[in-house]
Amino acid sequence: MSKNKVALIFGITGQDGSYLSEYLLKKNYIVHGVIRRSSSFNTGRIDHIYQDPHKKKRNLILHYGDITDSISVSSLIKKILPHEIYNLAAQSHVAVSFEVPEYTANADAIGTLRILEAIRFHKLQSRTRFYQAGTSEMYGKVKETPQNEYTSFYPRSPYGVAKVYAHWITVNYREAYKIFACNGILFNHESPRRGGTFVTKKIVNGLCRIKKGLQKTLYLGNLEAKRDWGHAKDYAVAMWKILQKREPDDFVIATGVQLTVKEFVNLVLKELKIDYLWKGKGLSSRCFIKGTKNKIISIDKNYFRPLEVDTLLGNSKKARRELKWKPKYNVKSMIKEMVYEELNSLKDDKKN
Ligand code: NAP
Ligand code: F7E
Repeated sequence: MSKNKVALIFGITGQDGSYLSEYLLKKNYIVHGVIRRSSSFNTGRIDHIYQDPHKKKRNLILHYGDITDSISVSSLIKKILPHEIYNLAAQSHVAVSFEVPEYTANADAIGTLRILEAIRFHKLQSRTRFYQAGTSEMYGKVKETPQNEYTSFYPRSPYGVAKVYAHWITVNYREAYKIFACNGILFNHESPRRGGTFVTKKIVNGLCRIKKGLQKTLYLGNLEAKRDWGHAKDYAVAMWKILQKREPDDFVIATGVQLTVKEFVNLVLKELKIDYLWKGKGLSSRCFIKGTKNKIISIDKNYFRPLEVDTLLGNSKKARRELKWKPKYNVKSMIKEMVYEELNSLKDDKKN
């Protein structure tokens, strides 16, 4: 029997899944990942660690499955008998959750229940630890600042509401069935691998393209929202640490530093050495290249949500104390990396 620990990641093809699988492979885990059938390849973020299925010995094994399909969830868990399950699978876009609320609830809320039920049904309580990808969006219309593990939830989107269910069902199965089930309450985390429709990646991509003369204007929504932005690589480490505790528990993971979307834009502009000038406020805000009429940022009200989460700021003292977790990146070093990688990928695009 192999001595390696076995992990199963739902959502391995996403931003966090890719960093977590790299981290676990370095720790000699056998990593199983669930991928969805898609009409085009969706494994871009994990292609660099992909292993040929014809190889006899592999430590990364991919399976088709879907978090909305109880049978696939249950049979994968029974077949793999993982020591650790990370549930990162979700319809993770807040604005999109207003467009597909029922699917979001099915995947993000009931998907979590499906995994917990499979652990219980197959009597894996003594073997399998479970991590749930919770979110600062559960705090929504915040009850206090900064937010910690005791702050009440007040979600402001179908996404946030679904994640609150997932949070409490994780606590419920921990208490009712003694499953080692934990919630990480992670604040926004970004990276060069962030999906292109999230604001940080959209800003970096748009402004790099403008710098290279490939695009004229970037359209954004609410510039006043405040977020606590960390790096996904640091947050993947926290996920693993949460499952290594002696007792299951819930942890806030955050940097403790808050910026508005506009301040994030300004840092990217500085990193790109673009001299800029803002004019107007709210919907008529616009940004020019200083001394010119080149409007590089404009507001499109279609990017506003039916409800906004105005401000999020995390207090991760508990994780820093009990998990000895500390981020290596700050927002400036993260932006530097995102800009560098974006400019490189634009170079590659030009070659093709
Ligand atoms: P992401 O890049 O959107 O990745 C989501 C992953 O879930 C992808 O692998 C996606 O597969 C998969 N997925 C979606 N629906 C699925 C389904 N029905 N069945 C199976 N897999 C499905 O998200 P992320 O940024 O890595 O975030 C990971 C988790 O943390 C999510 O649960 C998210 O809600 C949560 N979270 C994220 C943040 C953040 O700031 N990034 C903060 C707090 C919590 P495809 O590649 O096929 O689409
Ligand atoms: O928006 C504003 C927008 O979509 C951030 C997910 O990973 O983090 C993420 O959710 C802010 C919001 O992330 C645009 O209104 C302005 O206030 O990048 P975002 P999010 O909604 O905070 C949490 C923690 C998660 O759990 C989620 O899974 O930026 N904003 N202009 C814009 N947002 C987008 N997407 N696009 C814009 O053009």
